[in-house]
Amino acid sequence: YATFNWEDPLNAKNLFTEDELAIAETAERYCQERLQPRVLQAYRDEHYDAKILEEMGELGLLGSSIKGYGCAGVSSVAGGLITRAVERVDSGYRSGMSVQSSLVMGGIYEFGTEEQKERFLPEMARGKLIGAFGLTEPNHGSDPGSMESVARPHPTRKGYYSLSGAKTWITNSPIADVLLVWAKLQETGKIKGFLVERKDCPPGTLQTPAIKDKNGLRASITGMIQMDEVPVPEANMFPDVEGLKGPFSCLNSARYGISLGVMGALEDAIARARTYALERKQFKGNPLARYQLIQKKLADAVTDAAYGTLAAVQVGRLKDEGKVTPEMISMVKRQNCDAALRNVRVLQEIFGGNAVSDEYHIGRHVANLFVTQTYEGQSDIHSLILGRAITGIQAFV
Ligand code: TGC
Ligand code: FAD
Repeated sequence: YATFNWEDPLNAKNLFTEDELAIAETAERYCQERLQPRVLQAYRDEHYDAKILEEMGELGLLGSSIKGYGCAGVSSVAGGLITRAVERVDSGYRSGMSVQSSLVMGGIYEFGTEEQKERFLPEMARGKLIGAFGLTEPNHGSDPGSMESVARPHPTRKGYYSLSGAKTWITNSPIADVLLVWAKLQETGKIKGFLVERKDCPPGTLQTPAIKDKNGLRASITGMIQMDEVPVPEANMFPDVEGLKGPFSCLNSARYGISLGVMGALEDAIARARTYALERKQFKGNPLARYQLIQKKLADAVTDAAYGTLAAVQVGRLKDEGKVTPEMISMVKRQNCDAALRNVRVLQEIFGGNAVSDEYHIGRHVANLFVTQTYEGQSDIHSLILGRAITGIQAFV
């Protein structure tokens, strides 16, 4: 028999190509050497260092599955191994990267004109231009189809639209140079995507205030997008896609990335809980790891991490073969986010009172994983997406 490896119990590594293993190693090394040492202070200060995106860009980690335009063009699984490496440090760092890579660069790559791709993608791949994705509104989160943001022909500028409305809970918005905003055309009521460039907005038309004092995802920056007749040239609109298909297609890639990303956070929690359980002694000098209840917590978490990883790898392979369905992505996004949150909450118990100290990192993962279960479709929304596919009956309304 081979030897059991608690860090990769079902030998998922066996399913990765040489290239994927090399990319994962590069990403893991960067994350452990450059991100891990700064996360604690960043989380305490609620500070996101925009230089991180430039560092990731230098390593080819941004928009990694895009072919051409200065991007690496790797497999979906390799992209997922990058998100896993980043989220092993912190979900907020992965969030900043996912928005840049999957939601904005992915959207431009899939729906942008050739001119838009050439103008934005290479600079975004280098982390020199920062992106934000504006779908959620103050009154419409799970139901973005009811959005109120509107694009009407600009009253004075020919060839321009005028965008008005508000988006909220938008990752990267306070620091973004290009904001992919989804709004309804006044004439048709159809949702369209617009690339709003901050540098071209007249004073007072675009505000992106930060949302402060979050109790999760504090190492990422989140804000609003407030638009008051922002002039946007027609050339910055995605020409051919309309309706929710546009934003949801971007979300398919980002949700996939989260499904492997959260496995990184769970694996970090497992490694920390295991070390703590081996070192901490209670009752006659026994390590906590000696007790059956502790072992069951570790066994449950390790099993869920292993199953979740294999399922995500399978979905990634199907994605690259053109055989994926959005429901498969909903399944792994929901299952892996729920499993990561559930297990990390249980592993937190192993640390006793020390869990309350941020230096043990476990509380940070718990707070972050609540957010991952909520954004990009809250888990119950994904249950309804699956329920609709199983029964043929939609139960949203
Ligand atoms: P529904 O009738 O289901 O669909 C409307 C149109 O959209 C198409 N569609 C999809 N296309 C591609 N991929 C998908 N996954 C798709 N899902 C739906 C669908 O085919 C249809 O097209 P057409 O041509 O017939 O018009 O629409 P609905 O209004 O009933 O939607 C219901 C529901 C619940 C499924 C949907 O609204 C939903 O998923 N809600 C969750 C909202 C959400 O995920 N928001 C995410 C905001 S972005 C974010 O959170 C980023 S966090 C980033 C970070 O920091 O990491
Ligand atoms: P609501 O839609 O009000 O839902 C509240 C609760 O009700 C949820 O549990 C939900 O599952 C449940 N619920 C809603 N409808 C139903 C129903 N029909 N049946 C049963 N239960 C239901 N959005 C972006 O567009 N871009 C971003 O970059 C972005 N980044 C984010 C970063 C952070 C830190 C956070 C917290 C959020 C971010 N979001 C972003 C927003 C996120 O996508 C939304 O918070 C999420 O979609 C849920 O919407 P909501 O908060 O309005 O909750």
